[in-house]
Amino acid sequence: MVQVAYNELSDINKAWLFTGADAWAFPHNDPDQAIDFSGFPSNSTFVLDQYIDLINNSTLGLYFQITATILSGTPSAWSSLSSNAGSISPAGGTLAFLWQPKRTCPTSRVLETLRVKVAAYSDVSYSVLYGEDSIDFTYHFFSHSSGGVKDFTDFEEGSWEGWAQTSGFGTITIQYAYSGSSSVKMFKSGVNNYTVDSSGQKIPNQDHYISKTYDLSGYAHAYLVIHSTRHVAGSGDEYAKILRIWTSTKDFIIRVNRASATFNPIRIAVPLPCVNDTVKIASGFNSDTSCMWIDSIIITTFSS
Ligand SMILES: [Ca+2]
Repeated sequence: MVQVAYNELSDINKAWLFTGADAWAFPHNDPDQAIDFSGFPSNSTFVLDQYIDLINNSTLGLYFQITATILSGTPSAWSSLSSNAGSISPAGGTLAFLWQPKRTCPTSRVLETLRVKVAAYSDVSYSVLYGEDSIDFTYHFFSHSSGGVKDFTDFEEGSWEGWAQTSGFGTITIQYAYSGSSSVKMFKSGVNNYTVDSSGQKIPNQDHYISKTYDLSGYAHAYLVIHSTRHVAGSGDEYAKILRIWTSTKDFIIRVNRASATFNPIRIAVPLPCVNDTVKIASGFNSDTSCMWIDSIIITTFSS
């Protein structure tokens, strides 16, 4: 896929799912999802947030329904796979629907694939089908504690530890740390680093970022794990809600949930292509009270 900024894509470009000639859906997240379960109790259940934008350009009111089947994996470990999104008005109605499948914490690394179907019905009882389409999501569950350590950066040396940054972006600060006492404040003075795209989602720009080049060729799987935090509340802090991680072939746009307490750490993981490439990380921000801090970055690898 040609690398184009998310906010430069039209609705049709983003629409991976067509439920009719004039009704479609696109998922905000990449179909390759990674979940690092290191440190989680075995009785944990993960809620895997997946925003799906639904657009109705037809002349009918449509009712959307999300369902999923397990193509590979352990069906009994999954729940909350079906969800009714409700009605969307005709002639341009939209909805950013939050689909939240659940999965119990695995005990070992596993890749599981779900076929996610988005169906549109023209009646409130979801019986008259207007159209449907599906997409396969692959969930990579792994523990960074059992993988090889390609990189561990915790910014505790007071240096960038090999990470580059665009001019003026990011400051190593002694605050909001989960490991040690230092973190990187993802901020540049006087800059608003976000764009509102056509779906209303706020997307970090690709102008300001930290980056590092890795040779991951030869590994079967590699994952980037970030421990970050952000403010609980604050005017405009939703700009700091989106973390963007990209390589030359991938562009992950991740909504970071609001921390349950200010500066509680939040873990984010993405699968990385196993090639020699540069990883870039940015978040949205608009002032020094509305930004993210990155406390540690791990790249873990698996040979099979
Ligand atoms: Ca740290």
